[in-house]
Amino acid sequence: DGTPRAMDWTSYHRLVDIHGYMDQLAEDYPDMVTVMSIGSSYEDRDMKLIKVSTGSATQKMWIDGGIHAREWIAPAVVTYILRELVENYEENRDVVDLYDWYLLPLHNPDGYEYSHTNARLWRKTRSRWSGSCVGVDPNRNWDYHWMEQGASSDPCSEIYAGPEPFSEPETRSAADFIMAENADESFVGFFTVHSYGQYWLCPWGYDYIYPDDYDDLEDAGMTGVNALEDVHGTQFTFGPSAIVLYAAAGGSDDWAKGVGNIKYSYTLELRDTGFWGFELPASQIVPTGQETWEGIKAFARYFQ
Ligand code: ING
Ligand code: ZN
Repeated sequence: DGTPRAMDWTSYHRLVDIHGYMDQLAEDYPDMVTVMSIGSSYEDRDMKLIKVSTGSATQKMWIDGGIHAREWIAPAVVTYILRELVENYEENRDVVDLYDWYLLPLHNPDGYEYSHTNARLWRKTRSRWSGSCVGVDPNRNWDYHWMEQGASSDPCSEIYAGPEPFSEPETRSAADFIMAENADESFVGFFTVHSYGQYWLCPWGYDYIYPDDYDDLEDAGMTGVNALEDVHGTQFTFGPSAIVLYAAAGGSDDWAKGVGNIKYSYTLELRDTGFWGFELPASQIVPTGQETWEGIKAFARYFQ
């Protein structure tokens, strides 16, 4: 599993470090932090989720990272945000107190570990549904307009949607958890963090259409984009993923809006625009974390 190392934001960390950091926060801040496993991956790793709550909020925010294994900046930034929420609470208190925060830094733990040990550019899960190839694209596996466009039924494809919707324990566990937690429609925002490209994306991904409440999603989202850009000048493009990027059905943000009933559902594509691509140098974790956190904070305050 790699020799465990203390968490920092100057290098990329293995699962054991990230999960260890989450457990450490739960121990050090028991009044504010709860860690739970929301399920197990195909290879039986925990899907560790951390809830940050100071007790006064009635609304919730969701942030996940690492659904695609090779996008290492995503879990790094989600843990950066976690540190801001918990260890830097005094400075961020106005915004932390507004919500109960649900963070899943490693959505695809098997793929993430495999990208460290065997294949740096691995994207999918590590499930075996065919004799020929391993893994399903977990961002084509959600049960909303599944397989309609931009997804493949070929198990060897990088965008293999799986044998059926929610074939992957990683996507099913997250969906079940969100459904249960959002029964009272308390989730205001859903963010799934990817790289790369510098996009703040909203539904729909399954077709070249705008949601009927697009103006609301754009208003709130552009508040985030503008705050993000103000930090280091990093330019982001806002819009529906099919229209500004490419059509792809079975993504989690479409499901979160279309089925999960979370109005403000977004996919963030972090740095860069292709020079480093998935292999973003670790020296960019801190600036990427800073700008993403400012964007999410501005979004979070938009509703007050
Ligand atoms: N990009 C996303 C992908 O899953 C995306 C883009 C998001 C498409 C949401 C459709 C819906 O292909 C990366 N980098 O994975
Ligand atoms: Zn991705």
